Amino acid sequence: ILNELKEKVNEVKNIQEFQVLKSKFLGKKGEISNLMKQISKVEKEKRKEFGAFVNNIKKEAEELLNEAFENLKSKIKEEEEKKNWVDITLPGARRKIGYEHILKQTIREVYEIFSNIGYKIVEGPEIETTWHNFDALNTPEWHPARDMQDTFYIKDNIILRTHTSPVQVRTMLTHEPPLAIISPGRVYRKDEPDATHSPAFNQIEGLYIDKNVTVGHLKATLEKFLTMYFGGSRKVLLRPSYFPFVEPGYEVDVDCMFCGGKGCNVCKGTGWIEILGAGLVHPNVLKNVGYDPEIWQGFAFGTGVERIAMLKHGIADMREFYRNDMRFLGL
Ligand code: FA5
Repeated sequence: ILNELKEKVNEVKNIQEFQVLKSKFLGKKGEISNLMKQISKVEKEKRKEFGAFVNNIKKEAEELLNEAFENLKSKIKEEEEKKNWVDITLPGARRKIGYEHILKQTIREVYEIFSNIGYKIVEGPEIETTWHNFDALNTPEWHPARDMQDTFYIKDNIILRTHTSPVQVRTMLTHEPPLAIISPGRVYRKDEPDATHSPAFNQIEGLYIDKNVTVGHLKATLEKFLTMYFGGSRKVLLRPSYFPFVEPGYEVDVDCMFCGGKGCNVCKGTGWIEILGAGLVHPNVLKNVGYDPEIWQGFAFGTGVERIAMLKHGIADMREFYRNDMRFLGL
């Protein structure tokens, strides 16, 4: 019996097998219990000797099984530890960190530049009335920008704003002059998406109202802004242009800062890149919001956030901003 037990005890792999083995030898109907039952049947003279013999076997079997159980327990523990072993010298898994999207970053940078010279940030609704978006801005009924082909109409007089200029109107209606504001936000136009157009894009509007404001103030402000945004020392070129809400109105170019300036492709060989619309606030706009144009003047400008971000970061296609490319969003 003991030889058999010694052999089997070494083959036990887990607790279940151990229990089966234990009951085979020490259980109520096990082999050693059977032997114990034989004791009473043995002749009286030999009973004591046989009893002691059987008890020895039982004791030895118990010891063997106890020892096997201890071994089994430490083997299981060792395997558990091996399974859960961690190499603390390995480099940790790096957590991905999100990054401010370039468009948000651009808006923040522009705002930081202007907040340093006292401008406040103001936002307005993306769903606008035609009065705030066009009429108050001196845009006549016949103006092509009002056309259904250019503007998303929600109802008769309700549209998705086509520019950030209605924020000027809303601010002037609720605030007394003087004022200096910057208004970033999304605007909408029925433009086919291509490398330089999107039907939903972002603009930043600037408005400055004070006494004795001239084109000189506008030019100096834009030069300062573009120098701080693009770096270096930037020059601006004001080209006369027409926007109904300014007089005089300008398209503003910045001097080409790419591939050696003049002759560069980005600047179409002219040495200048168009970057802004601007002008002195039209007296009719001032009247529409209850400001006296004899006392107050001002300048306004508007630029495309995507366009200036593309120039600064060398992004060739505007659609890249909206494709959720992880390189735009992660570090
Ligand atoms: C305006 O929207 C005027 N409100 C700007 C202005 C403000 C002029 C104050 C005078 C005084 P314009 O339509 O040119 O102007 O648009 C301004 C800028 O928005 C453009 O220079 C361009 O950078 C950007 N832009 C225009 N259309 C799109 C488009 N579909 N996708 C992306 N950017 C566009």
